[in-house]
Amino acid sequence: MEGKIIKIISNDCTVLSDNQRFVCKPRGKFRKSNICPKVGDNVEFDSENLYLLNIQKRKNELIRPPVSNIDQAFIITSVKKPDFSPNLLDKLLTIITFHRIRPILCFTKMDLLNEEEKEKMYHYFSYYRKIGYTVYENTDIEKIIKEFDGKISIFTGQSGAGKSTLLNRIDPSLQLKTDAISEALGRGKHTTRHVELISLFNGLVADTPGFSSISFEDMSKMDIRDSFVEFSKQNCEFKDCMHDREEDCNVKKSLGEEILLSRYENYLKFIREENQK
Ligand SMILES: Nc1nc2c(ncn2[C@@H]2O[C@H](COP(=O)(O)OP(=O)(O)OP(=O)(O)O)[C@@H](O)[C@H]2O)c(=O)[nH]1
Ligand SMILES: [Mg+2]
Ligand SMILES: [Zn+2]
Repeated sequence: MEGKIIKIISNDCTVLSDNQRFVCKPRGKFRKSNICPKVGDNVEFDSENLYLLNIQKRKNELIRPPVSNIDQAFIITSVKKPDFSPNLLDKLLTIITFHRIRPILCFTKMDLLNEEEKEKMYHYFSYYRKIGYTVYENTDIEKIIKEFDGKISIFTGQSGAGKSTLLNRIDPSLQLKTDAISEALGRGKHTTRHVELISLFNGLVADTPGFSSISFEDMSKMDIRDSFVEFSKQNCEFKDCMHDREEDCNVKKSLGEEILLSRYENYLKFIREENQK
């Protein structure tokens, strides 16, 4: 039979097939060939002996969170507790864009900001919209629900950002575990421990465990550059320009006006990190 893996807990892969769930084990061949089943995998399985037989070719996959065949990723970003990190947001945008997954920005905890702090955030919102991204707040429930239709989505982002809280708000019957963030660290406590695809509003949506840091894995400096979508619009004269130490670079000329300074600074940090590999 064929189905889709919607949950993995240690060695138990829950496969959804025709609205039925089968808890299957991967066979030895997967361990030998170093292929790890992931949530999102389309599989063939033996429904009597409850074994996975084969994993179909993946459209895309992420290492963290470990998921495959994703259409879009909601980057859940808190503006306070934990504080807004343009660096983490740009890093996630870069990685997700590179994997050909549509990013959707979703900001949380705007209620914790004063008016002045909110204005600063609105400035960021309008910039990210200007360069082509969809931007929501976690109070835009109806708009978020509409995005689920016919798609496979993941909620990703820092631990404590409010991924599970938002999913519970969308469907209170989910009763996903959420937790107060640790006051001392201003960080989440990694409340969600596994990835699970949930059927919601005619789509599949995965809650995933948060993280405190994430890496570029197998991306090159050029890959990082090309995922900064607004750079290409500046018509830099030189096709292979890294917009770094080159002179006469149109990207550098557009800083602070067409290009947000924090975006460019994060870009430089990212390619410098690659240099140190
Ligand atoms: N004030 C405020 N608190 C929020 C909001 N969204 C979430 N929280 C709180 O933030 C804390 C962390 O929320 P979770 O939903 O557990 O965060 P998570 O992203 O699922 O965290 P992990 O599972 O560890 O990755 C909880 O105490 C929530 O009540 C919000 O919009 N405003
Ligand atoms: Mg969670
Ligand atoms: Zn350039």
